[in-house]
Amino acid sequence: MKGVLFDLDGVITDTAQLHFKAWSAVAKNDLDISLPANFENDLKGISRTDSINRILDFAGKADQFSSAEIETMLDKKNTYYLKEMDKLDNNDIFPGITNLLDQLKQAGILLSIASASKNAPAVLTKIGLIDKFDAIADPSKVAHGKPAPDIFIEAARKINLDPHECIGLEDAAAGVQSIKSANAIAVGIGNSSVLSKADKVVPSTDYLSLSLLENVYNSVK
Ligand code: G16
Ligand code: MG
Repeated sequence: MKGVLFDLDGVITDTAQLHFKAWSAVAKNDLDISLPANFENDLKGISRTDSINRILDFAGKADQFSSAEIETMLDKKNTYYLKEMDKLDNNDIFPGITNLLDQLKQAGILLSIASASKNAPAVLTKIGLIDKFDAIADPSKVAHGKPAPDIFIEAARKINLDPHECIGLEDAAAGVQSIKSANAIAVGIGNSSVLSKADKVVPSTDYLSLSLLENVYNSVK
């Protein structure tokens, strides 16, 4: 194992609830609907554009808006999100993550971010982890969002590794699919029936450690 490719939302910190708050405000103000709570899960790991398309479908309002109107909704969503995101600090880092990053770094393993979020650098800065990573893949530079493999391939490329030399960490089914399609080894964090395609699933970030990741890597290779 030469590298670890990290998803951000749901693996390092919980921005999903902030994204969902922002989408709920757009849905209410611009579409006059309220999003059910379980919709939060459907939007995890999904890009901003793919998210609005799912919401418009749900509202039964696909094809009712021009691309300029959709752009305006996306801008509003991001403005709401940035306001929420501004409240994050290092208390919002998931348990065990800082320790894991330090263990991996000491072992000479390269660390890269494979998040769908264009705000990933800002989030990592707010929670004080930006300097721990060797690279951050830019989601605006890849053709296809998760579940396509592009963002994990790009995250590995940025640390000069082939994906098969890396483990990818994900909390979303679309993200696990993305890791497997990139030909990296997938460790899922969350519910094993939702993340059934992962090579190993742990219930929460507390379970992650250098030795666990090395064991998974060596048992799959
Ligand atoms: C995250 C969230 C998604 C969000 C996406 C894009 O993905 O899980 O809900 O839509 O980023 O975010 P932004 O609007 O900030 O570009 P990930 O890949 O970190 O789980
Ligand atoms: Mg995620």
